[in-house]
Amino acid sequence: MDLFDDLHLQADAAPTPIAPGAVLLHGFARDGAPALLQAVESVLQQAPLRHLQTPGGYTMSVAMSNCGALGWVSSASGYRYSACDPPSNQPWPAMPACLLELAQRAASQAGYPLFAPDACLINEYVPGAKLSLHQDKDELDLRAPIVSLSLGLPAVFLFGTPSRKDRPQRYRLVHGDVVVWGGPSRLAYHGVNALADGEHALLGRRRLNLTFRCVGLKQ
Ligand code: MD3
Ligand code: FE
Repeated sequence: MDLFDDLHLQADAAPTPIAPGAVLLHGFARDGAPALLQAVESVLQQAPLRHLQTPGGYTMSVAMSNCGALGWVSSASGYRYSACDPPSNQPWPAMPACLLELAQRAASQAGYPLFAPDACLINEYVPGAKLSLHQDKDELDLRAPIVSLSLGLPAVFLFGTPSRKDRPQRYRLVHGDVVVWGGPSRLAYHGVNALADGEHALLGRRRLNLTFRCVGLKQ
């Protein structure tokens, strides 16, 4: 954590356009974070975080869970969206209203007033955890944006283009930041650098990232 997090300067900044269709809403969720965190914790009690296997045979350093009608899962045999949490074979917990409303308010502010996500992937990073460059393209309706909410320790987010060859730009995402990724940005390569060590007043030694998605119920 640095001095500026405590001074609340970033939250007062005007939205930063990251790329066509992508906008960073500084501190959009900061005041509501304690209630949002409580809702996330209740989801995680029902569907605990776990380290998934990748089809390439690795174990992900980021721990994951989901809420909503569909959740993202990965195993040695591939990745997909699923209506059930594989270990329990139970439906994912419902998306808490406060989380859905936050995602809809952010999407609306970014020019997507009809955002109706049916999936929310919850990522937990501890120091050292990272997410390699990838695209999210398994959702059926690519016209819908993805909304991301960052809580806890700051992260360096890498944002490229739809071509893997282009060198990504770096953005610092801090507690309470919300980003809406739509339009031409929707298929951009992106990732997260290894989380630096630190201690966050509300979350401790970790970062949570929630991504709200319109997957389409047909999967
Ligand atoms: C840009 N999560 O879960 S959030 C993911 O911080 C993921 O945990 C990262 O990438 C995290 O798939 C980044 C920001 C984000 C999410 C999805 C995007 C940016 C995106 C999809 C398309 C373009
Ligand atoms: Fe992603």
